[in-house]
Amino acid sequence: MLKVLALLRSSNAFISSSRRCYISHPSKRCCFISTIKMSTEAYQFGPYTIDAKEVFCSTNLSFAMVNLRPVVPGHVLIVPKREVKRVVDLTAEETCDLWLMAQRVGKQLEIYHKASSLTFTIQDGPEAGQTVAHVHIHILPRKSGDFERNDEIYDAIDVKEKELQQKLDLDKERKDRSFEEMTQEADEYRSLFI
Ligand code: AMW
Repeated sequence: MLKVLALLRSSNAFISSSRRCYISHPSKRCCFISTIKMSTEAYQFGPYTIDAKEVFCSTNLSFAMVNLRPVVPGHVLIVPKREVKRVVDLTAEETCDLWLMAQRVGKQLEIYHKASSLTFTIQDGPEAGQTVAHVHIHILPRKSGDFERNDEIYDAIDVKEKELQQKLDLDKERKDRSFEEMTQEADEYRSLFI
């Protein structure tokens, strides 16, 4: 096994099997990721229990879920299964797995929503705007003209409702959605990851 890993490190190799894959990293250090699979269980997102029907793909270490209050269509969250508050608390494997899932989900949702760019963002700690104390990557498919000033999207992600209402007219988009609406969206995305 050590010989195999050493070979992978030196050769930029990509090997996959039905259950696992090793992907080379530009730094030539290998990342282990588990295969994306469908979820059948409920997950914890900070204090919230997320029903499996709101989750559209998962690995052994991470899951992807639809958002209660999306800022744009396709605004989803990638979350480590282990409940850790800050990015610094993630292991190397979790970090790798989380970003590989974000990369794959972003690619599919950009196509699905006919978008042309993606915003990936993490609010890491309360002073950075984090409201749920469990690491998560926001993915937002972006289109030309979706925000008058591009960086307004970061204000929109921020949940300080008063500030938000003063700056942006996003009230409608940010109302809590029904469970049915969320599960229907997750169903649509699930087929993209089979
Ligand atoms: W943070 O301000 O912590 O960077 O973002 C929290 C995100 O989690 C917001 O986009 C918010 O809409 C979303 N959210 C909060 N509670 C839930 C929930 N129960 N289910 C799905 N998304 C949620």
